[in-house]
Amino acid sequence: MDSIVTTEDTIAAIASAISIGKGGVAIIRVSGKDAINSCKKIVQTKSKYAWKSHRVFRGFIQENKQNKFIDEVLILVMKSPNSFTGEDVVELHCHGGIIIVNKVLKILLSSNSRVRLANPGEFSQRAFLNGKIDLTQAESINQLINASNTRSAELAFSGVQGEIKKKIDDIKNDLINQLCEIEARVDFEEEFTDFDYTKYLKNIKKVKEKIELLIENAKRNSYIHNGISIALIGKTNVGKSSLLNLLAKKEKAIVTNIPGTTRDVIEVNLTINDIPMKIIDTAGIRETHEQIESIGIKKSFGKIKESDFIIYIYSLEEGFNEEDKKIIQEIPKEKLITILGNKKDLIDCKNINSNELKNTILMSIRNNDGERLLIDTIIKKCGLKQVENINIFLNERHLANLSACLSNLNDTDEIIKNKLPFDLLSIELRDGIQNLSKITGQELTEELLDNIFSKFCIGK
Ligand SMILES: Nc1nc2c(ncn2[C@@H]2O[C@H](COP(=O)(O)OP(=O)(O)OP(=O)(O)O)[C@@H](O)[C@H]2O)c(=O)[nH]1
Ligand SMILES: [Mg+2]
Repeated sequence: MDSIVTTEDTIAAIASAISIGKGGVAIIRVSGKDAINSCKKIVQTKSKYAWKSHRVFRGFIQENKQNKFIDEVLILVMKSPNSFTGEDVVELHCHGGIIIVNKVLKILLSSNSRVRLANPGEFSQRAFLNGKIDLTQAESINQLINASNTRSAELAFSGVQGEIKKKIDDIKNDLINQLCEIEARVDFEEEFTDFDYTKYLKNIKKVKEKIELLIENAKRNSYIHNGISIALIGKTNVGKSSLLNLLAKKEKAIVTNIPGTTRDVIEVNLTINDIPMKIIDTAGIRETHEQIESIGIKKSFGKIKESDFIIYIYSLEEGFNEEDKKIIQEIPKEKLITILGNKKDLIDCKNINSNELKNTILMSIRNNDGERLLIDTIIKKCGLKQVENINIFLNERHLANLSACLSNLNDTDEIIKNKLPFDLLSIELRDGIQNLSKITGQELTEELLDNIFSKFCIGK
């Protein structure tokens, strides 16, 4: 720890989850140079561990010396620099009702003019400013708190442990090594001719591959965090609702042999390969004058637009005909996971036209024949196989800086190709390194920092 930034204000906030309103324990966190003194004013204790660092002791909260106690609390003191923020920190572990915890916070704030309510993310911001964590760790803490599923939490925690910084620093070190080689020659101009351009380009290519891999993986980050939506589209009576039920392992949608059974959109959430999925059953598409069905069909077309991916289903008994061709034209190619020929049990597969089989999976949904193949196709087409290898979560800010660095490196290629002045190489590389430094927070303006931390919750 080099130095602790001493901010004037001492800040306080409820650090535990308060939205539910009830819990066994609620924690008020206080940080700053008046943290200990301000809490001493409202806590009565006889404990021999009182106010010692990294000790938990028991106390009672009192509005002022004349009043009766309002809560019995456990108190944890963490003296600077050995705390989350790097400042003196006190945690008051109160009973977990929203009324009582708010009351204790109010008493703390009103009896100490130098303590104020923390802004969103202000504890983390102080931890960052005091060098306790880098910016990617701070962002990962926020990501962890907001994680919507276990995989997303796992990735966020790896960021909390510094995995993003590790990867960025590794790339940065590669570039610093290249820069050293170049700067040595800029200083001793006569050695220009010695510079091994081929070796340089080879090394930079490797760095670019590392960055490209991170960017490519990051595209799939959003799947892990937000999940994937897959719409089941097709004409009536082809087996869309039957497929929904098969994947959900439950009778979620009504299945009958009457065309036009499904009128409204039915959505089911499930996980495949640890990725949250929303499977969307839609009304079968056909010409109809029936009002309710028409609305349903309109919604089906809406789902083609809204969903990340689509499975197009047709009946092998009927064959893939002109109507299917017309509907499938509405589906963007990159969204189509597969065409699924259903009711395989009703036909002799040998008679199927080989053109019809292109990009098609044959299934009998009723007999549960072909589900594994379908799931493997979903995993492959949605790029979920690669998701298994992802171990960090990169946000938009990280990606923008990585792309900027990549473009600096592409520019160095151009400089060499066009035999531009040698020192331009060093300028571009420096820029590239600076863009990487922005990710971990070494090159950030105060305004940008405020913007990042304001997205955090209060108490973090
Ligand atoms: N033989 C056979 N029948 C099937 C198969 N899959 C579904 N069916 C039957 O086909 C009929 C229609 O199935 P649904 O799942 O309701 O079809 P849908 O595409 O949802 O139909 P709409 O809601 O009307 O658009 C039902 O009688 C199902 O039992 C299959 O693999 N083989
Ligand atoms: Mg249906």
